[in-house]
Amino acid sequence: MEMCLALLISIACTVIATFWWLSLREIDRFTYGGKVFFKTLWHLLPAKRQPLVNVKFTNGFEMMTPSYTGKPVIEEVLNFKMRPDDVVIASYTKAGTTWTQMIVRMICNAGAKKDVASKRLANQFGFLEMPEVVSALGKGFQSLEKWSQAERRFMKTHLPFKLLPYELQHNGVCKLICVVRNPKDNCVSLYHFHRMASGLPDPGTWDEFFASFCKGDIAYGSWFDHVHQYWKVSQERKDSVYFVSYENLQKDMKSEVAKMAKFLEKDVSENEIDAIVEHCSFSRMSSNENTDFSEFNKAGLMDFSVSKFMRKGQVGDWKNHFTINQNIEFDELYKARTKDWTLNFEFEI
Ligand code: PPS
Repeated sequence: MEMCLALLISIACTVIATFWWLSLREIDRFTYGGKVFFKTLWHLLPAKRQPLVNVKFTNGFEMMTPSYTGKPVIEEVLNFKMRPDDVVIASYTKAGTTWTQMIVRMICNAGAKKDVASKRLANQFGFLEMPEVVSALGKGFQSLEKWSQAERRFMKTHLPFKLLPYELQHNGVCKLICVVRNPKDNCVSLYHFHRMASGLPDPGTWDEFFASFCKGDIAYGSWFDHVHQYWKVSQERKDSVYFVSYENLQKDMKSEVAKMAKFLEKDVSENEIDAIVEHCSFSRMSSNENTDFSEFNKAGLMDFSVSKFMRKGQVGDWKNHFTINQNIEFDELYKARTKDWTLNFEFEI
């Protein structure tokens, strides 16, 4: 009798669990699966690196996707509902996203600038293509959906333009800031990031990573395609898309902050701009635990003993990595791939 009861209860539980699982959206299944994997197997795995997956999305766009995001997540992103006062920062990885995030939050938070610097930056932005598997990562897609209507949403994304929410692709529904960095420094920074970030595949040697970067066989695809798509859109939609470069920020952060404030339609005084420039300097941001990503290091998602997130923060570090031949090879590739561009990059300042 007791055996029968136990059997009935377990069958009922299995049926309920199955219905619950089937009732979930694919993104939530992906997130729960990720949570279980992260809390159990992940820590036991000797090698935690996951390979990239080449995914074809329903709009026909293909991309090498890192293991922390995936098709179910990005399909939801495509249909994500934007709000007119949203601010989106889009970049190829390692272009200066975090730096721009801090500047933008300070511009938009006039009067409480210290407040921004004393709260975790990752919690002040939603990472569009990041499902909420690990809380150390900060706010992800699901938080963005639940974000209070009364509060302005700030988001970051590394997705190529063709994978942004359709509403954002098809109309300039909200402010979009694109951050770009010269590809040589971008490649070097990305190489070191791959060495220490467990969500990305092992980069191999510098020579191997350089070859993958040139071919675009890396997470989020080719730098050339990524930057060019955003550049084209920025030329067509000057009032809603703003382009900022890492090199210009390095050369003259003060006037770049003033230009960004104008784009964001915020009145920022001279004194406030000075305070922003000070709070957003490399030395301040790399010693602020709210911006230095140390929580990712503590959670085992990054390994700062290999390389820090706030690594060098310089223009021209590529010269310490590129061989003479790699530089010649890259210059030829750059010339061929950018021959129709009206956008120029600075490789040293
Ligand atoms: S991510 O993971 O893609 O969001 O990384 P991202 O923030 O785009 O890029 C990280 C690189 O930006 C440098 N960085 C800065 N440089 C100068 N000043 C400030 N304030 C600053 N903040 C971040 C950071 O050091 C990484 O570059 P490298 O060359 O690796 O040092």
